[in-house]
Amino acid sequence: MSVSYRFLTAGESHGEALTAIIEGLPAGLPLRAEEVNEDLARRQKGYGRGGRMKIERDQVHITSGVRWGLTLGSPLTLVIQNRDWENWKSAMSVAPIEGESGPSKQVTKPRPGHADLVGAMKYNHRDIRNVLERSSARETTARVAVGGVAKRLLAEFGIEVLSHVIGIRVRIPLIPWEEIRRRAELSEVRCADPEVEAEIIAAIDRAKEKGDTLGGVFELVATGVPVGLGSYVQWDRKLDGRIGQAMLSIHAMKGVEIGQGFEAARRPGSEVHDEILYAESGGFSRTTNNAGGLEGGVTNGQPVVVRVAMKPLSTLMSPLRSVDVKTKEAVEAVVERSDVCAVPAAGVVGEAMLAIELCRAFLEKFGGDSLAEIRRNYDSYQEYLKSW
Ligand code: EPS
Repeated sequence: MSVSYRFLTAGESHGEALTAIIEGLPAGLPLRAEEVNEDLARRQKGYGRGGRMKIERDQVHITSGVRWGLTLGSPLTLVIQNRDWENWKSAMSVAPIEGESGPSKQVTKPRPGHADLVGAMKYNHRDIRNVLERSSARETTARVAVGGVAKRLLAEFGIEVLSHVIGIRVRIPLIPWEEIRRRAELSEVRCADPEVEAEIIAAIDRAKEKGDTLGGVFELVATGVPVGLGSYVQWDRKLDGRIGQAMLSIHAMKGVEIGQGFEAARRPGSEVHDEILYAESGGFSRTTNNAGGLEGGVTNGQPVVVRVAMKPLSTLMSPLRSVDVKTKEAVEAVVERSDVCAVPAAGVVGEAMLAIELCRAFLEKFGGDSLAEIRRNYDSYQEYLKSW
């Protein structure tokens, strides 16, 4: 059986640690924990985050799959300790603890919009803590670590992924991606446009004052992606579909657009499709990228551009109406410590998921057991493309 690149995560929000296992990485990839830690730190930032991020200093501990700075081709295990676990040792104890799960400690008032009620009904949990611990967006920490590894592999072949927050305004940027990345990294809300940035910060302040929460839209861009990742021949091999699934698997994401996205539905074909040009020196080219780098579910060599809509967080400090699952009384939803807005952090998670999906597609096309073998495959493909 051929095993492709895959990963699993495990861990509760206030449990001892988050863990991820990655399988299918080639041997010989240089990898240092510090590189992954940079992304973990970026995920923790952003105007509008809550108290938890003041407690955590997310750092990955690689416990298998790497020796002397190079991957072995064996499964990688990534462990990120939850510092907050110290405060939850008995509430989250693996062994039974007398009295800890008593009725007064149980969460019974589900938050509308969260997995609380459906999760409790599905798994027959009368204490909603048993649901929210795993459905919490804390899990995205593990994904960012996995994405950090995927980014390392992609970087070997000149593929880079960036994210920036665009609020609710969708604009086709007129500045180079590199400049957008630079500005987003300097912004507290990861927004490259100072005008929109100020609007977002003001909106977060207003929401916080009212005990409310805010969503928003972030954009992801992958540059350096070669022609030919993904396929048009079968539904589950179309890369745009796979990217959509990857994005919607992130907590609180409700919409995905690729390239022009929903705007393409409002325009005639003459304003949507990217015309094909050819020059003896540079080969095929396009003057626009409305397709967002994907045609027929296959990358076309242009930057892959994805926009993702995040709904407002479900934990409101001024809680919404709900029903106590035990007493069936009308109540206010539980108030767990939370963020006002986590869109900037979600952008970093989006980068991770895009990197993971591109890495999978890359390994499907050029895969080998070692980095050297993949490089041979990649180089010969690049050579072949010159004949076009
Ligand atoms: C998060 C950690 C969580 C939440 C947040 C994301 O920590 P805690 O529950 O201890 O405050 O702050 O999760 C949610 C908002 C949610 O609704 O799940 C993190 O590490 O990103």
